[in-house]
Amino acid sequence: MKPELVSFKICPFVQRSVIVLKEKGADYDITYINLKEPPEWFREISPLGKVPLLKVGDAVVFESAVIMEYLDEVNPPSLHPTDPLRKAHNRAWIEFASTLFMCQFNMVMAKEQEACDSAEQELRDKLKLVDAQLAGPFFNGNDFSLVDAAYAPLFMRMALLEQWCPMGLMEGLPKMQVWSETLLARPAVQNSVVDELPQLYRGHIGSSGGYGAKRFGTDNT
Ligand SMILES: N[C@@H](CCC(=O)N[C@@H](CS)C(=O)NCC(=O)O)C(=O)O
Repeated sequence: MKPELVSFKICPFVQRSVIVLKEKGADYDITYINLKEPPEWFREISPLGKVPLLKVGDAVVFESAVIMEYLDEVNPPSLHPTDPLRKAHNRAWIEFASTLFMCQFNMVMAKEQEACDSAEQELRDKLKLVDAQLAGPFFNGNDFSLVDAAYAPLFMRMALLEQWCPMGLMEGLPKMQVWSETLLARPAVQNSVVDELPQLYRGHIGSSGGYGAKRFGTDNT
């Protein structure tokens, strides 16, 4: 059955699912909503009021990591390592990626400089922890895995932020730099967002109106 992904154009969590769908060459529909004014039908079916949602027939699946797992299972071969312990390890680091998304979000949307600096430091500290896990060029070595799909949206936004406000977040992390470049060169990653993502993302940051907006955003929304 063809799934329908409910999306917000700049959401990194949604992007994870799109990367998996593209890597698998799976057929899907995508419906964009405006999270600032979510439609009634979305409120009715989204238990947390968050995207992504994956509609499959009458079923609604939420939480991006769960959606990725489902898409991986129904579109074999699996992108997870086969060894159970390695798979559990990968799942743990997928969970960790979500905390990095939040650091990045808190940094760019910070109202005050102190909050922005503290989120940036937390992001740097966490990137170091991830770097120590990398086999290279992908997370597990030579093959692309689900865990790579989970981190790629972070790197896409980091690359944009570095263009707008160089921070050297990858300095001293050469393995991570290779990982990021390898992921961002991948067609499934490049085609996982709308063309206007940079402008939308920057405008969204700019519209928050605080310190992060001045540092990273534009006021063209
Ligand atoms: N843990 C969730 C997080 C999803 C999430 O935070 N999505 C954001 C957009 S990027 C959202 O829908 N926010 C709406 C809200 O919090 O009201 C997942 O992994 O799917």
